[in-house]
Amino acid sequence: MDDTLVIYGMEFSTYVRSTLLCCEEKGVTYQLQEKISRSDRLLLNNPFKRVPILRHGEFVVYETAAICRYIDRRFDGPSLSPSSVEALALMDQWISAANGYFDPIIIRKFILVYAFPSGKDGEVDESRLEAAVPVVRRQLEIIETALKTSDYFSGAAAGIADYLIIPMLDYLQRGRGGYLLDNMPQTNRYLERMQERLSCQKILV
Ligand SMILES: N[C@@H](CCC(=O)N[C@@H](CS)C(=O)NCC(=O)O)C(=O)O
Repeated sequence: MDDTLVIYGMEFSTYVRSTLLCCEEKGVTYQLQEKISRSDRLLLNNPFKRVPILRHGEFVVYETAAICRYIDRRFDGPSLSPSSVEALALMDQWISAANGYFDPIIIRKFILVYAFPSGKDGEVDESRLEAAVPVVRRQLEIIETALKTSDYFSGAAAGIADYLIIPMLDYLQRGRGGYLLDNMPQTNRYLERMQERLSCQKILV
């Protein structure tokens, strides 16, 4: 059986990056497949037509959090999840917040508006961007507050919730939203802490 771990999806996608970060942290060998052929699509059979999708031999799973948990549970290597039930519940809380709030607001309402402009002639819709600022700020305040009592979103060490959140904050910092991180000392320290990791240096480019 072909046991190679294959991640399908574009490297620039925050969600794809999350799965790659988990592979790197876990020390798992993987192959990134950016181009998805017609026959791959049929084989992978994701009715939501989103990436990432993971294939491990004949096993296929989609949805980023499910992929990250599979990688964590399937392979040896450092655990990407805390062990206590309470810490695990809190990590799951932040995974849910990342999917339910941070991604729709920070990525979809703000970053994608300028990264993939929808206006004619490729113009950025500045009014949409401006309208998103207060809601992005609100999400960042939530992040800043959470980081006052914990260094990570996954408990005492970095884990799956962090690998979901860091690609979003990293894009925000590098792009037009960088100024929104001014006066967010905890979030800036968190970015520094995470960006020091070899996995982040390799994947968040
Ligand atoms: N709920 C999905 C969301 C994945 C998602 O939105 N992926 C984006 C890339 S970041 C995508 O596939 N976009 C292509 C499309 O919407 O057609 C997950 O957690 O994996």
